[in-house]
Amino acid sequence: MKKALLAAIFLGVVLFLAACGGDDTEQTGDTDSSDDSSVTTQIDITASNFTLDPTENTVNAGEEVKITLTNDEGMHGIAIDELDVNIEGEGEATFTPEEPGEYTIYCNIPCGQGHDDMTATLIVQ
Ligand SMILES: [Cu+2]
Repeated sequence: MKKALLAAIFLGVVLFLAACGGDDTEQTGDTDSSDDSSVTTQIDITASNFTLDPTENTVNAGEEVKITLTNDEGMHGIAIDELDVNIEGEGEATFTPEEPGEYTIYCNIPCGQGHDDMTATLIVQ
């Protein structure tokens, strides 16, 4: 009786494992499903005494934008008030502008005589 029970359990386990193995649909053949829905626009701004370069940047509304700042000369930052962008020194920020329009990118670090000239424009179309 005991042997029969063990055999039954063993058989049950084998069948269970076999069923599981059969259910395991392998995910091959699905090569590189190219759903590149998240296109990120990259903006690289270089700051020097006393300009931001480039001065005009165009992006599309509703698309994610990654903005990076590099200080070529001096110590500067950039901010865009309406889009909650605030980078002091060097760094990057990511935002998604929803409203088309023109936004001012300005230096947020009092850097000297030409500080007020340090602006650029972000055009969201
Ligand atoms: Cu400045």
